[in-house]
Order: sequence, then C-alpha cells, then structure tokens
Amino acid sequence: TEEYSPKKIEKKWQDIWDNEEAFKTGIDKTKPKFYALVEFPYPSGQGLHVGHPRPYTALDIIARKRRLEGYNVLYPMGWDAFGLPTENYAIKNKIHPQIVTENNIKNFKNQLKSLGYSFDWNREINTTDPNYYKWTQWIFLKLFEKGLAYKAEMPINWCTSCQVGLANEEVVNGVCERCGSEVVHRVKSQWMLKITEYADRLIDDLDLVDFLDKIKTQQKNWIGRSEGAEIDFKLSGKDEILKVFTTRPDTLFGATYMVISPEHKLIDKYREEIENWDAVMEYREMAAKKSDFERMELAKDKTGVVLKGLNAINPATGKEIPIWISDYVLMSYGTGAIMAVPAHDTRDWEFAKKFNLPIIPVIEGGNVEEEAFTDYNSTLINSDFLNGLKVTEAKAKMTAWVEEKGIGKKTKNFKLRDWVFSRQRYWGEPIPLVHCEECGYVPVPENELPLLLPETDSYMPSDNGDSPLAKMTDWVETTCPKCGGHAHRETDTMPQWAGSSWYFLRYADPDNNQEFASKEALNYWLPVDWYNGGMEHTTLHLLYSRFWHKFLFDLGLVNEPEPYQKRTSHGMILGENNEKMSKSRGNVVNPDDIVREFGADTLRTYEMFIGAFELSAAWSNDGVKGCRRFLDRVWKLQDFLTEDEGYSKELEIKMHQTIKKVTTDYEGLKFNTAIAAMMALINDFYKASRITRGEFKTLLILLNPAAPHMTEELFETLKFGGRLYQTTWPKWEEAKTIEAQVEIAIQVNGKLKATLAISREETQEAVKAQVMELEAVQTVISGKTIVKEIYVKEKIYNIVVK
Ligand code: ANZ
Ligand code: ZN
Repeated sequence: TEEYSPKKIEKKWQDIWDNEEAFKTGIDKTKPKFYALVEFPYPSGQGLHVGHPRPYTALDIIARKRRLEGYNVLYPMGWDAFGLPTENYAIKNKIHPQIVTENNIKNFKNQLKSLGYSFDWNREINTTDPNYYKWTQWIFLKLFEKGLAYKAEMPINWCTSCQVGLANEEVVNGVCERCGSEVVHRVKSQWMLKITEYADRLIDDLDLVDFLDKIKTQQKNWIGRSEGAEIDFKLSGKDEILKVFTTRPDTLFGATYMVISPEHKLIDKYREEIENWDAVMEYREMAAKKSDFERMELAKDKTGVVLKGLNAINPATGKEIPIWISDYVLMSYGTGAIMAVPAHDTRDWEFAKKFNLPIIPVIEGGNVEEEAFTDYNSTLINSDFLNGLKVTEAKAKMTAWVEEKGIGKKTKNFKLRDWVFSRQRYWGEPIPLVHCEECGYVPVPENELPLLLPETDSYMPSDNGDSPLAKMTDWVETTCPKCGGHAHRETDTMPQWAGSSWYFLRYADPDNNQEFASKEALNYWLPVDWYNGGMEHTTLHLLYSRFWHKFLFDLGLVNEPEPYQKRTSHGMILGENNEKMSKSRGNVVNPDDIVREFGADTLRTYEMFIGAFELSAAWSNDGVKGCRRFLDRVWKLQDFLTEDEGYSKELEIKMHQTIKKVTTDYEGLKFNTAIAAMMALINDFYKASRITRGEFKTLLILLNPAAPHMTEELFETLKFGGRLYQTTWPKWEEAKTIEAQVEIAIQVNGKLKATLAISREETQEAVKAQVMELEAVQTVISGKTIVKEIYVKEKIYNIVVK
C-alpha cells in the first residue's frame, strides 16, 4: 500500500464534505437534537494559534460522534469581530477596520477549514455584519424600553493608553486587561446596563444547570452576594444617622470605632464641626489617586485620619466611639461606611493596632492581642443578651433586635456592579438612540434598524475622550423621531461583549430578518446542550450572556431561563518549557506549520492526547511525532487485513472494551485516555499480525472524530460501504467487555512471588490448588508452616508462613 500522506487526502475530504454538505444541520425536527457550542473567535491579525484547536477539536469529536449516534446536530461557528485590537491595528496601519476584519476572517476561516472541523458553515455569523448587529441594537432598545439601560455620570475606569472607558472586568490588577497600561478614574456620562437587577437569579439559577463546580464558584464569587444587615449609628449630639453595612451584626458589641470612605458625603456636611479639616482634605486627595484595587489590598499598610469633633454612638453599648476616614473603605460598596470590629476583622485589627484603638473580643477563643479571631464556629461573649449564643444564632438575634428598635434591617449586598455599556470608540455597534432637548433620549425607530456605523476615515479616538463618531456632524445632527425637533445621535458605541451576549441564539436561525431568531427555531435548539470555553470567560461573557438570555426569557422570547445546559472548560496550551506562548518568548507554535508537516489529523489527535483536557499542558514536538506515528501505524494495518467481517475470537473482548472506553471517555472529556485505548488496541493487532475487516471498521469509526480525514479515506478505499460520516456509531455488549480470565497476584509474607491467570468466579479452593502448584510458591514455602491465607477475590492470594 501507499504511504500515509495527509497532503493527498485532507484537502480532498474537506472538499467532499463541503460539496456534499455533510455537516449541514438537519431539518428533521423529530430527531433528538444536540447543540454543541464553542466560543467563536476574535479574528485577530495573528491568526489561529494552537490554543484554538483544543476546544474546537474536543467538541468536534462530540458533534461527530453524536451525528453517528443519530442526533440532529448543530455545531456552528462565527466571528466576534468588533473591538479594540482590530481598531488599534487599523489605526496603526491605516487600513479601515472593516477591511482588516474581512481579511482576518478570511484567514481564520481557511485555517479552520484546513483542520477539518464539522462546523455547519451555512450558519456562519459575524457580529460586525449589519444584518447581525441590527438585532444587537434591537435587544439594546428592549433593555432601554424596560428601564434596564440608563445613563449615569460615573467615575469610570479610564485606560490612559487605549483612551477608553473600561468595565471593572476589564481592569486586571489595576491595569488595562488589553494593553497593561495604568487605569485611572474619570467621570463620564455612560450608558449602563442594570445587570444587578438579575444578580440573585444569576446565582440561584446555577442550580438548574450542569456547569463545572469551579465555574459555578467563580460566577458566585464574581456576583459576590453577602447577606447581613444595615445598622444605623447616631452621631453624638446630632440628629444625624450614619448607616453601615455589616455581614456580622453579631459583633456589634465589639464595634469600637467607625470608618467611612474618604468620599463619604457626611464629611462635607460637617465641615464646620471637623476640627482637622486640612488633614482630612489632604488625605482625601491622596486616596482619590488610588484605584479601588490598590485600596482593597489586604497586605497594604493601613492609613487614615480621625474626624476630630465628630463622634458616633454604638447602639448596643450606648458608648461614644470615634469616626475615622480610611481608603480601605470603598464608597462603591455597601453604604461606604463600616462599624469596625478590630477583634474579629483582619483589616480593622491592623488599623486599630496602628492607631491604638481599643480591641474588645466578643467571640470566644483566640488571642485578639496577637491577631484578629475570625472563627465562625464559636460563641458570643461580652455581648449582654447575645452571650452564650452561637455566631449564626447571634446574627439572627441581633438583626431582629435592630429591626425591632427601628435602627436597621436585614439586607444583602453584591460585589457585582452595573455593566458600563458605553465605549468611546469607532469599531462597535452604534447605540441606536438620539437625544432631543424636548424629549430626552429617544430610540431610533425599529424600522430604521440597523443603524449603520457611518463611513469615515478618521476613526482615531479623540483626546477629550469623546467617540470619533462625535466629529461626524452630518451623522450626529438629526431629527427627533418623536417630536421632529432638532436632535443629536448618541455617539458612544457598544462594548465588545455586546455581540457575544446573544450569538448562540442567532445560530438557531441565522438568516432571519424579521426576528433575531424564530420562536420555532429557538424552541427546538435551545438551550445549548454543551458549551465549552475558556476559564477566562467565566466572569465576563458567561455572566453577560446569561443576563441577556434571562432578559429575553422575561420578554417571553426564549423558552428557557438558562441558555446553556452544560458548560465545561479546557486548559491552556503552553510552550515546550511550560511557559505561556508569546511572541516575546519566541515559543509560539503555528498550527499551519504543524498541519503542513504532519497533517491536520495529527494536530487534532495530538491536541486531544496532550493531557487531561481541563488542565494546561506543555507543547511537545516529540508528542506530535508520536501521534503521527500512531496514525501511520493505523494506516499500515491495511496490510494485515483478513476477509472476516466480524471480530476474531481472541480480540472480541478487547473490541467491546475499547468501544465502551472510547465512547464513555469522549463524553467525559477524557480524550487522552480514549486515544491511549486505541493505541493499546492497535498494539494487539500488530501482535497478532492480522486484523479482521470488522475490527478495522470499528477502529476507524472510533478514531474518526479525532482523525476524520484519514479514517474517511480508509473507509472508502477498503469499501466499507458509503461514507464514514453517514455510518453509525458502534455499540458494545456489556457482557462481552468482561474477560473470562483474570490475573491475580500471589504474595508470600507480603512479597510478590508470582502471578496467575484464573477463571472468573473460581472458588478459593480451586484457586488455592493452582497456587500451590506454582514453583515460585513451592520454593519459598517448603519446610515452613502456613499460618494464614487470605484471598482477595480475583485480585490477590496472600500466604503467611513461619
Ligand atoms: C463588621 C464586621 C465584623 C465585618 C467582622 C466583618 C467581620 P463582604 O463579605 O465582602 O460583603 N465592609 C462593608 N462595607 C465596606 C466598604 N464599603 N468597604 C470596605 N469594607 C466594607 O464584606 C462585608 C464586610 O466588609 C462588612 O462586615 C464590613 O465589615 C466590611 F468580624 O462589619 B463587617
Ligand atoms: Zn423630541
């Protein structure tokens, strides 16, 4: 036979699949459906990297397998193409972002095609296509209509380099997620989406879905629901109340001072009373320069200034306590004020130590002179009517007490903030609103959607922070759809997250221009059965898209409260030396090179074999070669083919075992062990120097989802009948997966002496008889007495001799 040559066969099969529309989504709605989704890529100028094929191959395996199992499969692909990298590239190279996007998409698509994915390209979508973003704008207008989009003067995160407002999620460790530059605060009027209104449901409905635990945990932590109480502290000698939020109302007796955020409005109100006003102002200025992230850092040295002349009363003890300002209390969380309990809160403890403030323990245990005691599993002390109660009981009792006295109430707080939905950049969806002096913000009428992004060559951000669209007077000047008067268009555009917040719905019905997708298509296809994506999208995209979906659910436009039934995640592929691949390290592997040298099937198989799917894995060229060798060996099995259409007696069990293993491992995302099982199987064929047609056919189908081209080719050459992609997935018989014989270990005095093949279900007597026949056993026990024998069924025969 000819040698295995991926070059000769891969392109051939890609064309055949295209021509035959092999992976076109079926229309037979009586079949069970399976919607597999991977995160659509951002078509960057760098092209595909070896990280992309890992998740795409994984779900391609599942999609291909499910088709052979008789499912109607939707496995779509598209482009998340608005956003900064393209715009920055366009500015730098003076090529319009539209052109850059088109080129990048072309390149990405060729690369994906060269890997033989079974995407249904008839359903390709592109977030920058007006036929697509028409509906992104439409959904935004629905949010606006329902009061969930609002404009607010917000201190926003401002990237000094990108010249753009960033969502909190885009600020990582105090710097811009994209460019690594410093992020400062700047006040700007921004469009906001009220995701906080959905905070409870975004947590509670996680119970309805099958997401990896770590994904659920990250979502919960990001939303950050804290349950506690608001408690009013009276200002000493004034008719003024200072409200705090605490998760530990039980510790009220231990609150020995208060801390308010330097921005708290109480400060300006009592300007006259505050004796050290200059020091307070100085501190305030210093704090304003820091990001929230810096301010929250646990390890950082505590700073602060006391408000001289102003005191509060602890409502439990009735004692007067001082009020401090410190930057570790944020204005944007809770009420911007806290009751400090230094004995049981670490930050308060450090602050009290530094400024010599009293530390009174109210929870039993620990040594609060040494460190804060933060144990929950203890009882209250020094707390009057709470003494002796457990923390949880005391919380409830104290909450009831403040409610009864009318000085507080049970409440909860979220870390989640509303979503800053404005960008002052060109390459995004225009926000379809006009501003009229008479009518305020008015939606662009639905029949005028899409509101096209206007053509311009000057898409540079302006240094005053306005969107480049603001300069396009002809476009900006318009008439009010409501009163016909003079009006201005909104010039902010949407953030990159907009298009990906609903794309999974569009795939159900991508060409519809009456609705974002028909109810019928949505009812059939949604929810997504299996969505795989990166852990880095767990807090942003996953949350945003769940929010939009829930909103559409509330409007009755989709049938299910959750968009994704199952969410899994893959690990990163690192460089050979276990470091992240990056241009600067020079360790980037280009998938095109691997395809050229070894073939797409090798790349696919290798990326599945590289290690446990959920963990990161280091690239290894030897590993790639090993996978190519495996495929070569599969190819050469042709030479050992017998006429037999069934399984041979010797390998029948092994065949059933392998079908079972591969089938269940694929579904369990254990691709590496599935491939290892097939490697073991072909070793057996080589050992036997023959393989039946029946065995080869099964092997080809099992391997097909990972290495679709070569298996399809062999299926054709060997005339197994029709196309592999149209055949059915092999089944195993449970009874035939069990070996008639098992191997047991024989130990004498704890040492392994021999192994023995026995029939299953043999009695201990029968096993013993065979054990005693063994020479290795006889030599060690001769002349000694057997004092004990233990038989662990079908595993070990233990003998103890003296
Ligand atoms: C008294 C207390 C005693 C607290 C104790 C904790 C432990 P999470 O769980 O993150 O919601 N806090 C409240 N508002 C704050 C703000 N704006 N800036 C900084 N800290 C703030 O944390 C809630 C706790 O963080 C609250 O409960 C409050 O301190 C503090 F043994 O009140 B606690
Ligand atoms: Zn008007």
